[in-house]
Amino acid sequence: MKQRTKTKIMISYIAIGSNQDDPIKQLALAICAMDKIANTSMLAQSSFYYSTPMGPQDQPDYVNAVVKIKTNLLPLKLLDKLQKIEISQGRIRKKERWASRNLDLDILLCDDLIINHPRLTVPHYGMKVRAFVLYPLFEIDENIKLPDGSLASQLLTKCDLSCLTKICPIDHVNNHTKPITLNLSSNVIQKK
Ligand code: A4P
Ligand code: MG
Repeated sequence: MKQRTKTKIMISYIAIGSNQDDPIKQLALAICAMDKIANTSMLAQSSFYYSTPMGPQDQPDYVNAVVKIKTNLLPLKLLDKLQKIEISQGRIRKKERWASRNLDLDILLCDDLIINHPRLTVPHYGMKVRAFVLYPLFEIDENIKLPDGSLASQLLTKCDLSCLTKICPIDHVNNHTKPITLNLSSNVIQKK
């Protein structure tokens, strides 16, 4: 297991999800809050996407996005900060697995570290099969690789992208959306 004990600048990708209490606003607030974490700066932000729920279907669609940050924090300290943001935005943890939530912040990657800690698994355990994580990640960094060498672009070819709808960034107010169109002619997804 690769673990880091000394602080150093690290690049991390965070997945954001919400399907309660005005999800678009929840994502926007969370991004502002992450930008204010000490010793941390925002490097990139994906578009926002509507996605059909994974898990129980009797819940609203999610809004998902991914951000890329640079931080001096150790991964567990970063997790503490993200959980504080979840709590400050009113996150209530329910007993049911994958229940609806107003904010979920998941650490996807921390440089090329592999972390198996009781509080933190990195890469995130579900990221290799979730379109609502992989596509926004790919949007930020087309060539992003996981520590095991797998490319997000290749993992995406095995995902069902029909569950995702891009929310046009400048049209949030009018709730305009557009379906994702991908060029699947090659084995690797091309960004349009
Ligand atoms: N934890 C371990 N590793 C991590 C990590 N890499 N990032 C621990 C963040 N936390 C991590 O998390 C439970 C514990 O996981 C934390 O205390 C932390 O120490 P949680 O946020 O309380 O619980 P959760 O999110 O309900 O559980 P889980 O199993 O992580 O759920 P997921 O995988 O986050 O899935 N459908 C759509 N369309 N979009 C979504 O965003 N999200 C979920 C939740 C279900 N369905 C969805 C979506
Ligand atoms: Mg989570």
